[in-house]
Amino acid sequence: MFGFLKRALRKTTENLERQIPKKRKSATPEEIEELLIEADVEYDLVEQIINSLPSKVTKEQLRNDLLYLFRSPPPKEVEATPFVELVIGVNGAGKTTTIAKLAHRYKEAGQTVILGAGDTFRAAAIEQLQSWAKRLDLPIVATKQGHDPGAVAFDTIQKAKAKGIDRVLIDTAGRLHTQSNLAQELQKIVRVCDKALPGAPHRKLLIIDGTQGNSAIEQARRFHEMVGVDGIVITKLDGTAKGGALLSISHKLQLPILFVGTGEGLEDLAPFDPHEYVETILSTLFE
Ligand SMILES: Nc1nc2c(ncn2[C@@H]2O[C@H](COP(=O)(O)OP(=O)(O)O)[C@@H](O)[C@H]2O)c(=O)[nH]1
Ligand SMILES: [Mg+2]
Repeated sequence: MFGFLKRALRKTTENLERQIPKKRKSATPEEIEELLIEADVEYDLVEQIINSLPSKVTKEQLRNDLLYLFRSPPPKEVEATPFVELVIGVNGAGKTTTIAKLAHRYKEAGQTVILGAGDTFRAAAIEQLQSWAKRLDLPIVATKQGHDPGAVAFDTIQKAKAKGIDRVLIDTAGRLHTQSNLAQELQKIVRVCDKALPGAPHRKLLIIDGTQGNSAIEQARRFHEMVGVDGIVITKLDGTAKGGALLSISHKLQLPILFVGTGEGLEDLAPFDPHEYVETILSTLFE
């Protein structure tokens, strides 16, 4: 899969290469500051990186510094059948699309999958997931708009248990009438999952729209406070020059980025590799 992330970061690197016309063997802290700001790394993190640099910086040195920022506590490893994943994030972030991409991925790996249409706030959200289920030929549990998403989660897990299905992916609403409604609803879904299968959900994935750059950090923090996030998926990396924000998002939240979305198709999801990411950003400045 090498090269996938590089292609996904094309808008970011093209923008950087326009700003930095000439590649070099070493760079000054000022040049690095410019690179990082231009890529949309959050300013106080840029300062922090710059402050520890000598007057001449090599690629190796900066590579180590940047990779260090991606270190976060390792995600808890859980083995469970069914393995239940709850997908959360604001409206339009790409939750439903990412569920379809993940389901496709799991299916390709030979696993069985069931979907739960837990975004019952909007009728269109239910239909969207149903249409993916149809296209992927997957079972789905869906109710009418306005019904209890906790019940959807419960039924999906029960069905997975009864049929010996490997993986459960549960969609959720990104917005309700108020923020506290949303927090309560998500917390309730988490409790209900645990009731249906102790220990579930095994992974709570936060979907972040990559075109928002750093402004997504605060929003992500709120979701993390609501239910505790285990890993992040950054979508729409293909549509943004703000690819540097991944560095600050991962570092600020101390959460691993697990996947990146790089388009609207089923295949447009790749595991995130910090090494390839850092290498791609650095190659715009260094020889
Ligand atoms: N270019 C691009 N578009 C995406 C990506 N992920 C999702 N989208 C689009 O973003 C829009 C919102 O996605 P959706 O899954 O409905 O978001 P949700 O409201 O969080 O469920 C849709 O038009 C998707 O096709 C991605 O990685 N790249
Ligand atoms: Mg949706």
